[in-house]
Amino acid sequence: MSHDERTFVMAKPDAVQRGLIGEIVSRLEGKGLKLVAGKFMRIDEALAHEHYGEHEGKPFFDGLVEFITSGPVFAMVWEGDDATRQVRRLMGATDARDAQPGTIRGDLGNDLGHNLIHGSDHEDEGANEREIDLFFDDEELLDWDRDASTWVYE
Ligand code: IDP
Repeated sequence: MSHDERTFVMAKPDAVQRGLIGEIVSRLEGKGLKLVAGKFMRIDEALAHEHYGEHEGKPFFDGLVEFITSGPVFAMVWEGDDATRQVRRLMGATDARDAQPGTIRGDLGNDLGHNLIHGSDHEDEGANEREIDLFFDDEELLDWDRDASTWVYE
C-alpha cells in the first residue's frame, strides 16, 4: 500500500497565540504521519480570499478573513496512508464546542470560528493539491525516508 498521500494542514492564529503549535504537531506525529513541509508565515488578504474562496459571500466570511490574517500561522504538509481523512478525524468537528473529546478541537478549543486548525477537506477531491500549491513551492516539500514508517505500517 502507498503511504504517500499528502494533505495540507495549518495551525491557525489562535493556536499560534495560545502556544499550541507543538501540541498539534505532536498529535499528528504521534498518529504516525510524516511531516514533509512546514512554514511559519502570515496570510495576507489575497491569500485568505483564495484559500477560503468557497465561503465568499457567507455572513462569517469577513470575520474569517480578519481572523486568519490577524497573526502568524504555521502551515504544514503531512504525508501518510489516508492522510487527509486521518487528519480530519484527529481535528474533530468544525465547531469545537461540539467536537469529540480526544480530538484537537474537542480537547483544546471551545468556539466555532476560533477552532485552532485547518485541514484539507477529504470530501473535496483536489482540495489537497490546490491548497498545497497555494502555500508551498515544490522545492519546499521534502522527500525523505523516515525509519519509523516501517513500524507505523505493517
Ligand atoms: P473546516 O475548517 O472544518 O473544514 P469549513 O466549513 O470549511 O470548516 O469552514 C472554514 C472555517 O470557517 C472554519 O474552520 C471556521 O473557522 C470558520 N467558520 C465556518 N462556519 C462558521 C460560522 O458559521 N461562523 C463563524 N466561523 C465559521
